This record gives sequence, C-alpha cells and structure tokens, in this order.
Amino acid sequence: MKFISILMGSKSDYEIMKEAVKVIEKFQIPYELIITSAHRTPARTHSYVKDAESRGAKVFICGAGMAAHLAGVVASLTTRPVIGVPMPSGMMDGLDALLSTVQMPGGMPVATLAVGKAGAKNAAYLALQILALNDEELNAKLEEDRIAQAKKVEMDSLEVEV
Ligand code: RP5
Repeated sequence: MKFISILMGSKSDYEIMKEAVKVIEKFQIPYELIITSAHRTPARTHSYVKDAESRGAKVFICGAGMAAHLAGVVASLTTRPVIGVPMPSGMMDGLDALLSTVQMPGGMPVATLAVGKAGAKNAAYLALQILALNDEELNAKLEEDRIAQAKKVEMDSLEVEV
C-alpha cells in the first residue's frame, strides 16, 4: 500500500518537492511520486489518480507552478484530501501559483500551503498528520518530532544567546 501520492507538474518542480520526500522518508511511510501535468498529460493525470486510489493512496500532494491547475484537477477526481504546493516560478515567482491553487470553487477543496520549500515540507507533515488520525504509532513519532524541534531551538539558542 502506498499511502501518500506526490504529483508534480514538471521535473523542474522536483528541487522543491524533494523537501516533502525527505520528510516522508524520515517517517518511513510508503509513498509514490510521479511527474504528470494537468495540461501536458491530462489523460495520464486522470488515470494515475484513479489507479493510485486503488493502490491505497489516502492523501495526494500536488506541486505545480505558473497556472498551477494540477492540485485542482486532482481534487476534482478524488474525495481523498488534496494538498497543494505552489512552486516559486512564473511571472510572479509563485504568487500566481498560490492564488491559482488556493482559489478553488466551494465543495472542491485543496489544502493550499506556502510557496516553495516550506510549503513542500509542510505538505508532507500535513499528510502524515492526516494518516496519523488512524495510526497511533505514527502519531507518537510526530509527537517525538515536535519535541525534537523544540530541543533544536533551545540548542540553537545556546550557541548564540548572551
Ligand atoms: C507547471 O509549469 C509545472 O508545475 C512547473 O512548475 C511550471 C513550469 O514547467 P516547465 O516548463 O519547467 O516544465 O506546469
């Protein structure tokens, strides 16, 4: 079972989307990753979403830039949660993709995160938190991760505080 499906519109998105991959691999959750475009490969996108669902996909993460329709198209094809990550490309360096990803018509949600690497990282965390609703072991790992994040802030502070 591949619980998380990561889609990106272009290979050029991978530099950003690998931030999501790193988090999911750290938590050892099975995932899939595919390059497929809402515009360049619409049929591949449609059939992939349906096939991924049958392989066990519980959450979809979609990274796209410019017109950034991928997350919206995926949301139209599934009732699984869809998380959108706008890429920092295009005329407005990602603001265009952010607005495109976030402005879905009512009844067709895309959980839209920040533009770029922080958005990709948080997309993975949000997907894991969704899975953890039914997985106590994963939830415990996420709680440990929060403690580790807090400790890191304290350690970082020790290095600079006066
Ligand atoms: C989008 O267009 C992709 O998600 C990418 O962010 C952007 C540019 O794609 P390339 O021209 O680099 O392939 O569909």
